[in-house]
Amino acid sequence: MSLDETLLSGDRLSLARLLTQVENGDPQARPVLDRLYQYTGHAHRIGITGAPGTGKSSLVNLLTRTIRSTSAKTVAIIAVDPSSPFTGGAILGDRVRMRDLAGDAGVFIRSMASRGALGGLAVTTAQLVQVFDAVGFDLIMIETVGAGQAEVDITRLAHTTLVVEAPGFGDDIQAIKAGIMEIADILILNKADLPGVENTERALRSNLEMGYSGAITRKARHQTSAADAENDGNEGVWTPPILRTIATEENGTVAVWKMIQKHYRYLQSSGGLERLLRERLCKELEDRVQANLINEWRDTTGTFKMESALQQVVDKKWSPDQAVDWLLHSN
Ligand SMILES: Nc1nc2c(ncn2[C@@H]2O[C@H](COP(=O)(O)OP(=O)(O)OP(=O)(O)O)[C@@H](O)[C@H]2O)c(=O)[nH]1
Ligand SMILES: [Mg+2]
Repeated sequence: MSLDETLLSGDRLSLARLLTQVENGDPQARPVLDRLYQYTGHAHRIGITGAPGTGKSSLVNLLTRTIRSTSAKTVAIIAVDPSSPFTGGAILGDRVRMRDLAGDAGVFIRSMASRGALGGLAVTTAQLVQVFDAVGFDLIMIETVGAGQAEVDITRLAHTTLVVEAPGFGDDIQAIKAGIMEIADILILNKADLPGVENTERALRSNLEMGYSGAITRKARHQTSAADAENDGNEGVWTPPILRTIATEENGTVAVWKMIQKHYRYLQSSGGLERLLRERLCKELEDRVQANLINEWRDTTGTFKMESALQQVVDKKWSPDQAVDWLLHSN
């Protein structure tokens, strides 16, 4: 059997090897990725993001258990930590939390440390997703910690984005502060067993109702034209629902799974899937061009030239812009 056939037949060892090559930016992975690309496009990609410690990994773990026990769908999980260069601890913790999924041949878990992302975290994550999609996983969950541009970039890879909130951060809702409510298709209020859950839900709801992250953004995101809006009737705008969960007890995960499927059906019927695909690929191409250009530039410029430009700027002989002009345009 060729490597491609082995991968497509679901061999876990060659899959793990390819994922490592992708993470390390190993050039050997490139032709394999090129050949596998034609098999992509079947997976439902689900992003899970939110402030640190809100229970994302616990939720992913038990949601996967729910999915595996109620459907035949296979699940790949990618845990990314863009905020910390020391992902070791988080990965270890995730291994413990996701331990009960081990041994299930329909589940594959991959934790990614940011150090492994030579071409940029978003590009590497996109490549990992591409591999899982090609080899036939039905669902791909992408967990990211924190609340910054990296998360927004990564959730762009997803069809359905879950933003996880939890009570106990005072009256402050972390995601609202950071603006990631805007990317939520489903809001999860986890740790519903803790005090303060009513307050947090009220705050989330009033934020949605203000339209700040609700109808207007949704509309822009999910409708391509006025014609679409007419065809969709009342379903033209997806309003993010708020679902309570207790991830440690698998409480509420059935409702979350149903809502994820509902959102996918909505995307299918509203034309959103097509549009998300184009948007995502456009962003992906730009990201890759950017990563390649900067690598080519580094290769050709050399440290000596960079050092001399830097010294000129340090000595205030050149402004940063003048240095960039020289770096890019002088031979
Ligand atoms: N009481 C309670 N604790 C929970 C719940 N869900 C998760 N936890 C606990 O919250 C802590 C953090 O959970 P994680 O699943 O690691 O959270 P996370 O969002 O993945 O964390 P990071 O990846 O580090 O950002 C753990 O100690 C969990 O056991 C819940 O529903 N209720
Ligand atoms: Mg986690």
